[in-house]
Amino acid sequence: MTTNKLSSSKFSPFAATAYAAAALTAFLPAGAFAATTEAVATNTSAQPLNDKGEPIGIAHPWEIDLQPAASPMKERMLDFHNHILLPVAVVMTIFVMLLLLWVMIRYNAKANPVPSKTTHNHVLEIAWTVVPVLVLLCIVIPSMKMLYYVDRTAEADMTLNITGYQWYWGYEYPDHGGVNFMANLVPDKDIDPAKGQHRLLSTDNAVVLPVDTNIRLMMTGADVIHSWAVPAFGVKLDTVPGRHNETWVRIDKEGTFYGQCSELCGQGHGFMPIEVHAVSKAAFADWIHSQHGKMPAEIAAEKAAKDAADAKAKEAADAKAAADKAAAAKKDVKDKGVKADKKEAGKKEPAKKGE
Ligand SMILES: [Cu+2]
Repeated sequence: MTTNKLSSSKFSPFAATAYAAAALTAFLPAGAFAATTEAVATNTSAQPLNDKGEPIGIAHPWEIDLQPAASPMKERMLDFHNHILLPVAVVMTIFVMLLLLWVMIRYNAKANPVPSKTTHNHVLEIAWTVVPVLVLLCIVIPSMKMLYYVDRTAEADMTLNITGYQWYWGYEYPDHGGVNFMANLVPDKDIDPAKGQHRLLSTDNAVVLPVDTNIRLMMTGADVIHSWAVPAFGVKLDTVPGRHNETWVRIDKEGTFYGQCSELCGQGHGFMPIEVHAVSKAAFADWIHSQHGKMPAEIAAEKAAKDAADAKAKEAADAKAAADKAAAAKKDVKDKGVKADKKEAGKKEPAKKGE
């Protein structure tokens, strides 16, 4: 059994607040989250663990931070969130709070009985316009870079088609012989923690995907708008009826990862979870075969063999056609020869008559 511990060096000190919140659980009645903890503890697969030794790919009680990453896109999102957004938000909040406190203390009616009649201050007004613009620029540039990064991949190794239904998911592997299935929620009464199943997260059929592979995700909706979201992958995209939305993922850790529909889609919105099993490429090929599908190399080999057979058949057909044509031409020439002889004979006769 191998476990990958995520290094804490990727997280900023601000994320420490997340762990402080975990301490609050001490105030909860014992056993408040016993069911969840037990289910997590029995998940004995090679699931990567977070700093606290809990499996990643699933939320844990009293967490406040984002889920640890299992893809390069999520790593970038964590970096962006922990090193740009969070510091900007914290500094700005502290600055505004200090300003408010200063105004409340220094300029209340008691401390400042005669208010100033100042109405304009050019330096201040320019500053409070320019500084927010600079702050927004600091956010928008890395933000746009990331949006383009997650938009699509230039080189996809495979495609997964995802369709949102009320209220389940449909999956298709078009590059693997069209393997397809539906994934429905496992009802509460059937949840088996011994199998590592989680209430409202486990599905009857899990999406199986290979690690270290550029996977193009094509999404659409069959009825209303849903949203396919798996936090550990940093993927969240609407599935819209009549549209094909594209994004991609490259999973870099083996394990089980969960997600949920993230667009309010009706009565069963909370009951159409997503369960992804990220496995090695060899295990993925085995799974595809178990689903009566074929790997792209096998499909290509079959196609090449069929093309060769077709080419051979065409060659034979062409040869036969050429032979037939030659025979027909020969017969034609012969027939024409006979006709010509007859014509010739016919022509000569009237001439004879006219004489
Ligand atoms: Cu939905």
